[in-house]
Amino acid sequence: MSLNSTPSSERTHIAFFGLRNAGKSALVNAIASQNLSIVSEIPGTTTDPVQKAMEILPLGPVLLIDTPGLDDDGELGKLRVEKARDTLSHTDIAVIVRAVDSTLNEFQEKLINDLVLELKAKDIPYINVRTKSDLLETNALSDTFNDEKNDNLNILVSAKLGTNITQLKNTLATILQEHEKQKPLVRDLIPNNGFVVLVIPIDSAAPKGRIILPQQQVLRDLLEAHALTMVVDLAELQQVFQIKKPDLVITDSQIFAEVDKITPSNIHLTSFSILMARYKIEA
Ligand SMILES: Nc1nc2c(ncn2[C@@H]2O[C@H](COP(=O)(O)OP(=O)(O)O)[C@@H](O)[C@H]2O)c(=O)[nH]1
Ligand SMILES: [Mg+2]
Repeated sequence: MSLNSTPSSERTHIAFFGLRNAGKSALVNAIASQNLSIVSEIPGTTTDPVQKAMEILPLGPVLLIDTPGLDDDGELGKLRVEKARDTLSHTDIAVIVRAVDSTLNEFQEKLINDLVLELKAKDIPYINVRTKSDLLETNALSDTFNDEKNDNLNILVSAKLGTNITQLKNTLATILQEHEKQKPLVRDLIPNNGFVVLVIPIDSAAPKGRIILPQQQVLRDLLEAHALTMVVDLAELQQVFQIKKPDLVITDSQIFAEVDKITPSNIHLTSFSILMARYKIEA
């Protein structure tokens, strides 16, 4: 597939958030190495999220999304802020941009904190970028970093000089990979404290003395999700339905047809291999 034919939905969406004049557009331009956004000294110039599809190593096909300032005011401003928020619905990783020379007032601090809370609630990974590092005296660098109360990753860059831009790209790739690893195998498919039945055939094909890795992984994910899990062989499945209605039944491909026959049609049924495939495809 050529770069240009990669649909937008299959690209990694990297959204840049921050206050007006933080240096978002300049940073996006520095990453893209081309002028795709308006870099301006006039607050609130960027009226809509500007998007640019491109290939960035080591990330592959990405969509860079330059959002308007979170602190945009006025009627038009409010609309712009809403658009910035809408961007979150399709953001894979967020970059929170702050200039090294900026001091935030209470209102601005709150805007950033609210954004961080929203990112956490939506399980979107993010990185804090301090830009305009060229404005700092060299010996002030460490002070700025020690100052951060934030527990998340921080990185110091200059869009103007291109300092640390490559490091930022690499860090974005690392964070994304780490986040993908933590993706749920099954827990997003069940309600809180959901009831799940695993039907595991212990026949001649089953390894002696243990259960296979996909089954272990699914069990592990269910335990972490605090699900109520019952593990049975095919012969006991009928009894389970008389005790309690499961939210999900998971079984092996080999006995899928038999399990399907016993399982009432209003109960969701899937297989370990389907869960594994879903996990890998989405990764
Ligand atoms: N010294 C310096 N100035 C920068 C840097 N990045 C942006 N600026 C300036 O900061 C102002 C706001 O930049 P802009 O990218 O438009 O900010 P945005 O509102 O967050 O998109 C402009 O005057 C830029 O020239 C940087 O790395 N170093
Ligand atoms: Mg801008």
